[in-house]
Amino acid sequence: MIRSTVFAALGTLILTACGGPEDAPSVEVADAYMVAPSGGRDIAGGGLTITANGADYTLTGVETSAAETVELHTMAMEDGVMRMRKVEAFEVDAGGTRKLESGGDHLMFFGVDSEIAPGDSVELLMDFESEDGSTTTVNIRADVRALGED
Ligand SMILES: [Cu+2]
Repeated sequence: MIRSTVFAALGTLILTACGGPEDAPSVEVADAYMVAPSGGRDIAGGGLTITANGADYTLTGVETSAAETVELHTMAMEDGVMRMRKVEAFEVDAGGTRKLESGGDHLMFFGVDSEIAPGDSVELLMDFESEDGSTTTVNIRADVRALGED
């Protein structure tokens, strides 16, 4: 007998919402975007919305072929100034939603492909760990937006 959690782990590269038993835990990602780098820079911010169903999920990493590395950043007050700080993970409680966006918790892309321009979309591979320790990767496309559209 296959436990539902095992099923979720086998859902790698497929949005688990697409075919699992209704009560199987799943994690969904929507509204993903990257803000196109401006002025010849190769650093970009980005955001998306994560929804955890039936279990707590932790975002542990993001990869894309459009940039060399992707970091998870949060904004924190340091010496009276808001600064970005790298974190190792973002947790999403079961039944909850977590929004990553400019000005708050966000994604930061480094070494962005110089060909990337507004109107493009880039593929993100998002690694999640469920509260039972199983891992799943969600594959989503992020729209590339011009600065100011985010
Ligand atoms: Cu940042």
